[in-house]
Amino acid sequence: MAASPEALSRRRSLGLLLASGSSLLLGGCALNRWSNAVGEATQPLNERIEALLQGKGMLPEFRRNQVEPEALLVNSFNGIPKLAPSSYRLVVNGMVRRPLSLDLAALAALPQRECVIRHVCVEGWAAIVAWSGPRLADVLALAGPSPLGAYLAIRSADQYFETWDLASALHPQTLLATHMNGAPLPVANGAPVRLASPIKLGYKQSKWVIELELMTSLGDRLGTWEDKGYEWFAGL
Ligand SMILES: Nc1nc2c(c(=O)[nH]1)N[C@H]1C(S)=C(S)[C@@H](COP(=O)(O)O)O[C@H]1N2
Ligand SMILES: [Mo]
Repeated sequence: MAASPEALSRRRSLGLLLASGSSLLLGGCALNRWSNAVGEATQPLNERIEALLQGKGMLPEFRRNQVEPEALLVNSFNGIPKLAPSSYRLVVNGMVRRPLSLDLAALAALPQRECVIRHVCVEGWAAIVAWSGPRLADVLALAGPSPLGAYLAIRSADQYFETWDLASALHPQTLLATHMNGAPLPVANGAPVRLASPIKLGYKQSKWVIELELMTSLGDRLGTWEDKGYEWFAGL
């Protein structure tokens, strides 16, 4: 059966597409040395993001008997705020359908997870800690996040400020911890609520969290330490 004129022209334009595609590839060869260098520099990050997207992003954890309570130093740059548990509220706002003001009972009513992970501070110390509390993803889900949300701003009671990419915030091992090593979170370590995640360095793990704001883009401020030159993604 003879091909219809439409089918022929479709085939021809497909051929054109393929031809222009391969010339793009050839064009790319001229850039090979440069793009390889860029590729190598970003490789581990790309792999991690790819793994996250494929749902294979669970990072290895430690056993509960490996926690190092003495190794966890308190790092607090603006004093230690004392938040009364009864009046504590976690505000969730920004690009969400239902802005929330959650008390501690609401956080405790969510599924509780424990993550035994290594906390790493850029100042040269690390400690294995068991954190527990609801997943940050479950808290954000309650607020009905807009698909336009891409970043999370995290405000703390001591004026500490952080921003995270949403993929890291939604990671199943990223918690809003209310407990540490099986006991209620000590005030110095961020009570009543702090971030805890195996993905990022210590300075991304905000203590005394009082507000989460879902944003479409990053604003002028990236974070307390990032604005002084520390790396923003701060992946482990
Ligand atoms: N609100 C707030 N969160 C914070 C900090 C802080 O000063 N204020 N310090 C950060 C740093 S640099 C580290 S290493 C960890 C330390 O947590 P820890 O005091 O529980 O060991 O908290 C992070 N989160
Ligand atoms: Mo730190």
